[in-house]
This record gives sequence, structure tokens and C-alpha cells, in this order.
Amino acid sequence: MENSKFFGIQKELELNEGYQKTYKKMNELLPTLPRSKGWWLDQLLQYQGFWLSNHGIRGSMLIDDHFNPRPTDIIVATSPKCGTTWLRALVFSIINRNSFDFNDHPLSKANPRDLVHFLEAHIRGDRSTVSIDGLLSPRLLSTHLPYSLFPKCMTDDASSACRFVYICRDPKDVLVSKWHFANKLRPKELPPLPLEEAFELFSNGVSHYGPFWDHVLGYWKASLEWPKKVLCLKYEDVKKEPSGCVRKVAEYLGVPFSPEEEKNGIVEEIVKLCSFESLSNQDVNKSDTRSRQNPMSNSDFFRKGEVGDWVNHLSPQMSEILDKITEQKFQGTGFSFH
Ligand code: PAP
Repeated sequence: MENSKFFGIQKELELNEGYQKTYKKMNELLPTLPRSKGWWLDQLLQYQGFWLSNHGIRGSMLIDDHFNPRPTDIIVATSPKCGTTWLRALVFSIINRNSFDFNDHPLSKANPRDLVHFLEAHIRGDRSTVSIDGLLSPRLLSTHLPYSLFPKCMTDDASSACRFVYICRDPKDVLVSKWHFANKLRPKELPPLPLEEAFELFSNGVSHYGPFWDHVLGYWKASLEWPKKVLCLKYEDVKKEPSGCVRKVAEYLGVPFSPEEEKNGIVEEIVKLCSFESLSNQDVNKSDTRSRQNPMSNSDFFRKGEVGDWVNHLSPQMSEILDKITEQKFQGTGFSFH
């Protein structure tokens, strides 16, 4: 129990025996993993080639042992700060477009993270979480886990299990977004994280669910191999052509817009509803929702929502180094951010 206390996991959870076994396995494993400084209070641990917090590792192990995928599952997958909030909102409104009035929509009352459940967080097996097994199909879930960390039954089989919609973003903007976010989350007792330190960590691959580039490549390669199973989007493309991307996602999910929906401007309604301007101005996303259980406030997920804000923060040398890493990592893969 000493380890579980140390890692802040499994406090007074009432768990069934199956879950207890996974927690035990995890608590034995965690102290053996290489670790690095975190971005806020947590440490990052190296697990199967990626840097994860203890919660990320817990999520991965619990999914391995306890998640029962369904063919209708839709999983919104992202590396943090690549557009998770936006993509959650878009996919939610695409698949539920016939269930809600756009003038009185759940997205005007709830943050997208409350409408699209975070798989790693809700598979904990304790009573305080949503029962993933109890959700009606089609389940819309989200994840930050790298593709290779999902069990083979979810990733190798092109036809029978879940589909993934992935979004990625220029790493320079990801770093800047993450650095701002880290400084919002850091406890008051700690000094702000200097940008230089964030840059060092990020460019060395030490960021949540990183290395960033390996995260992108896992999903990109899968999307090439199984285009019906994984759809890869880029934040920059969605910004440039939001309607086209909304149509693409709807088609991929097997719910294309009918001529009548097109005529009624439903695509544009969705784009408008999910835009940064619209979501960030909802009261639910403006108020401070921070609590002891949840240190992240809804407002923390909205900053600028722009492409290229990195120019206001990174030195030319930093941007050059990141571009070089990106070029080297993606060479010969067919992927680029241009
Ligand atoms: P997460 O992965 O931690 O959940 P995520 O939503 O991916 O966070 O990242 C937040 C970023 O998306 C912020 O970017 P910025 O720091 O560069 O501004 C946030 O502003 C941006 N964002 C949130 N909602 C939208 C939206 N509707 N459209 C465009 N960008 C958005």
C-alpha cells in the first residue's frame, strides 16, 4: 500500500477483485519505471516508449484489462493541446445533430469534456466515475493515449472494434499552449515554469503522452494502413476549412450530411457552435470550475485558439530546433504540417 500512497492512486476506492489485481500490478510496476521532472506537480514516467503521468499509465493498464470495445465506439484521440476540446465538440455535435436544437444545445451548458468522457479517467472502476460499460451505443469517448498503447484487439483489427478520430497540431503551437497551461496548473508554491525549461522537456520528448512526434506517427501510420479505422486531422486544416473538415468527419463516421441538411446550413451551424469564439464565450467555459478533485478549470482549455501564436513566444533558435526535429521525425512518412 506504501507505493499506492506515494503515487496518489487508489485511495479509498471500492474496487472489485479484477480491478484490484490491475491496481496491484500497476503499483508494483510504477516504482520500477524511469522518471523525469513533470510540468506541474506530477512526475512523468517512461512506459512502453512514452512519457505518461501515473494516471495515464493507470488508464492504459485498466483499458488493457477491463475495457470492452464495441464496433460502434468512436474515440476522439489527441496529444494534449492539439485541439481536444474542439474535436470533442465537433464530433459530439456531428453525431447528435438530430437530437438537439442548436439554439439550446448541450454545448452551451457543458464543457465538451463533460459530454465526451475521457476514457483513461473513467475506467478507474470506482463509484465516482461514469460507467463506461453502462453508456449507450454509439459511445463517444476521448483519449490521449498513443495508438500503440491500446490493446491489439482495438488497433489491429480493421473491422470489428472502435474507430479513432485523431487531431494533431504544429508542435511549436503545442509547446506554447502547453507551457501556458502548465503555468495555470502549477501550484502557487512553485515558481512559474520558464519557457526555456518547457522547451527542453518538450524537445526531448518529455511531455505528457510524448514524445509528441511519436504520438502523431502512431496514429498517422495507422490511418494509412486502416483508413476506415483511423482518421487523422490537423488543427491548421480545421481552422482553414472547418466546413470541409466537418463533412469529412461525418462521412468517415458513416453519417454524411444529406442534401437537405446541406441546404439547411447544418454544417455551418456546427462550425459556428464549436468555434473558439462561441465555446469560449459560454458561461460554463468562462467560470472558474476548479476544485480539489479537479484542478483544471473549464476556462483553462480556452486561450487564443490561433494558428502560429508561437511566433510571439519562441526564439528563432527554438523554432528552428523544433522544425528540424519535426522534419527528421517525419522524413519519409508522408506526413508534414505544411
Ligand atoms: P487538452 O488536450 O488538454 O484537453 P486542448 O483542448 O487540446 O487541451 O487544447 C487547448 C487548446 O485548444 C488551446 O490552444 P491555445 O493555447 O493555443 O490557445 C485552446 O485555446 C484551443 N481551443 C479550445 N477550443 C477551441 C476551439 N473551439 N477552436 C479552436 N481552438 C480551440
